[in-house]
Amino acid sequence: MKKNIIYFTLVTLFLSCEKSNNISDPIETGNTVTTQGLDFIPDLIYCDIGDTVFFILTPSHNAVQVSETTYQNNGGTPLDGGFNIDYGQSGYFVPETIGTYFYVCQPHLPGMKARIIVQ
Ligand SMILES: [Cu+2]
Repeated sequence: MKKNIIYFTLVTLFLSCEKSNNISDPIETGNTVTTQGLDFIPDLIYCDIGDTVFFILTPSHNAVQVSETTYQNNGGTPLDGGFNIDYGQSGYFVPETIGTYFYVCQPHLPGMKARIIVQ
């Protein structure tokens, strides 16, 4: 019986470690995007692969990932498979590859745009 409990504890520990090592799970890194007026604060974040970028949005703003071309053309068309934080929601994004991630607040284009640079 005691052996079973130890085994169960080890399996549980193993599974919980597995879970926290999943790259798409959030970790506390201090990268948080909020809004002020018609701006994302900050509008530029540098981070590493696996870091978590948290979004805390007020009801008039969303945060929709777009392609670089869309971003440069001040468009609001979402990127296929990109992150999309809805109006007034909180959420997070974990970059899994190096590169620049572009996102916009759709109703506040062309001004409300921001970037995450993953190096
Ligand atoms: Cu906005």
